[in-house]
Amino acid sequence: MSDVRQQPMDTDAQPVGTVDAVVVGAGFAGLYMLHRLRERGLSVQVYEAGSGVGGTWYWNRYPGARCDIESMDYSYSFSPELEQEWEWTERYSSQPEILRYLHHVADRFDLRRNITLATRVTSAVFDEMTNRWAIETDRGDVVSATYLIMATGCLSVPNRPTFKGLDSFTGPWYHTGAWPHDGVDFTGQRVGVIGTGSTAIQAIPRIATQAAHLVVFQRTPNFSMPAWNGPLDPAFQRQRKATYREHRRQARESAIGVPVEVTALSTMSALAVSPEERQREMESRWTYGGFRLVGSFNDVLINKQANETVAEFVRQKIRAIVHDADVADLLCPKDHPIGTKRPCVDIAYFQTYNRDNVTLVNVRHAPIAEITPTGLRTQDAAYDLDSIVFATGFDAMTGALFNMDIRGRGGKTLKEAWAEGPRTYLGLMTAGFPNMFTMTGPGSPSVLSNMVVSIEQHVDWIADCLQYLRAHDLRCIEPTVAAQDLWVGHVNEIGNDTLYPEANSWYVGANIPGKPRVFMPYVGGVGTYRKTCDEVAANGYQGFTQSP
Ligand code: NA7
Repeated sequence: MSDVRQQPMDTDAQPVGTVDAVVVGAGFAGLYMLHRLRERGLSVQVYEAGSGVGGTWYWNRYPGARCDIESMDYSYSFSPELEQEWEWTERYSSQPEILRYLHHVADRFDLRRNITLATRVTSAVFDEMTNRWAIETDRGDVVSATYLIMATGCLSVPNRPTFKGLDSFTGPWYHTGAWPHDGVDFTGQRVGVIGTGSTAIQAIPRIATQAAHLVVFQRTPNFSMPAWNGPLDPAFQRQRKATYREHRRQARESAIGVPVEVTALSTMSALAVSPEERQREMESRWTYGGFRLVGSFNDVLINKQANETVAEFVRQKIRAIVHDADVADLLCPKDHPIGTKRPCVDIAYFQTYNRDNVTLVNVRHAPIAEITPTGLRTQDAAYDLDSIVFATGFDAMTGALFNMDIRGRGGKTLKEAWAEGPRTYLGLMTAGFPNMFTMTGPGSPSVLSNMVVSIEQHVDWIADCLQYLRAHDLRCIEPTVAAQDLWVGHVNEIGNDTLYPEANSWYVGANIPGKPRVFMPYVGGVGTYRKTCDEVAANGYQGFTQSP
C-alpha cells in the first residue's frame, strides 16, 4: 500500500457551467474519453467520486489486489509512445502499479485540468426544449452539456453487507471495494472473510500470512486457475514491444480482447478427442496459467458435458493441492459450469487451506445468522473475530447508473426504462435518452472482455460519432426503439445459446435481491462486436434517429 501513498496529490479542476460533454468517472474509460474528445476540440468536464483518478484501481486496494489479465494486454494501446515508454514489472500487475500507470497517463496527457475530484454526479436531466443535459453533483455544481458520457464502471458500486447486527460489531469491518488508503494491519488478529469470488481469492492468501487466524465464510466455491505470476522477463517485454501494433490488432479482433492461442485441439469439441489428448491440452493450459484453460475446447461454454470435463479437471487439481479431503471437497465447485461465473486467477489460493491458521466454513449449509459484538454467528456455530472483511462483490453493470437520477425524454428515469433489465442499442445508447452514452455497459462485450480493449473501442466509436454529428450539424442522436429491440433480442438470443444463464452470477444480477434476472453482457465477442459497431457507423449510424 505504500506505493499508493506515494502517488502525487491530485489537484482539483474547477467545474465550468456549460460544456460540450460531461464525462462521469475518471478510470480507464473516463481518462481516455477526456483525452480523445479534447483532441477533437470539444470542451469536457469530468466528474470523479474518488479523491484521485483510477476508478476500480483507486478503490480496490485490498491485499493481493491485482489484474487477472496480463499487464502487456491490460494497458492502453491508443498511444504507441505510451506503450513503448511504460515498463511493467510483473506478468500480472498489482493494483499499486496500475494506479501509478493511470496517474502517469493523467499527467502525460495533461488530463487533470478538466477533472473535478471527490464529486459525485447525483442527477442528469434531459431538457427537450434545448436538447441539453442538466447535470448536478453532490457539491452543488450545475453543468449544462450537449453530451453525457457514463464512464462509471461495471463493478464500482459495492454490494454492502446488510447482515443483522453489523452495527453491534465492536471491531473494524471493511468492504474490499472501499479499502482504507493506509492499508490494514491484521497482525495477531482473528479475521473473518465473507465471500469467495475473484476478490476474496486474491485477498485470502495474503491475509492468511498476516492474521493469527483466518476464517473464510464460503457460500459458493469458485473455479480458480493459477496465475503463475512473477517478474516480467525484460526480453519478453522488449519482444512484445517490438511487435506491439500487430499484437494489439489481434487483441481488437479477438473474442475476449486478448489474442488467444489456438491449438489443433482447441478448435475441436472436448468430446471429440481422446481422454489422453484432453488431459494433455488442459495440462498445458493449466501450466501456462490464467483464463486459458476455459478455452481448451470449442464447446466448453456451450455444451454441458464438454464443460464438465474441464470442470472435473480443476476439481482434481483442487483435490491434489488441498491435503484435507473434506476441505478439498468443500472447495470444489459443483453448482455451475466452469466459466459461467467469472473464473478466478489466483496465487496459491487453494494451498492457503493447508495452513494451520485457516478455517473454511460452509455458509451454504449453515447461513450467517447475524454479526455479533464479538464476531459472527452462523446457524450452527459462533466465531470470535477481531475484524471482518466483506468480499461480497458489486451491484454490477447497472448499479452506478441507477445511483444517479437520470431522466430522459418525458422525465422518464433510466431505472424505469430498464425496469425489466437493461435495454440498449449496441450497449452504447438507450432510446429516450438522447446524446447519452454508456461505456462498456450492458449489451456490449464489457465484463466478458479485456476491459481496456473494450473501453478504447467505445471511446473511439463515441468520439467519431460526435464528430459526425458536428460535421453534419446534428444536435441529437438516439437509437430507434426498433433497432434497440432487435439488439436486445440478439444479445439475449446468443446469450441463451451458451451455458452462462445457468449460473447464479452477477452477470445475471443474481447477487442483488430484486434485480431482474437478465444476462447482461454481449457474448458474441469483441471482434464481431467491433465490426457491427463500425458497420452501423459506416452506414450513417443506422438504427439511430439524428435530428438537426
Ligand atoms: P463476486 O464475484 O460477486 O463475489 C462475491 C462473493 O461474496 C461470492 O463468493 C458470494 O457468494 C459472496 N457473498 C455475497 N453475499 C454474501 C452473503 N450474504 N453471504 C455469504 N456470501 C456472500 O465479487 P468479487 O469482488 O469477488 O469479484 C467481482 C469482480 O471483480 C470479479 O469477477 C472480477 O471481474 C473483478 P455467492 O457466489 O453469491 O454465493
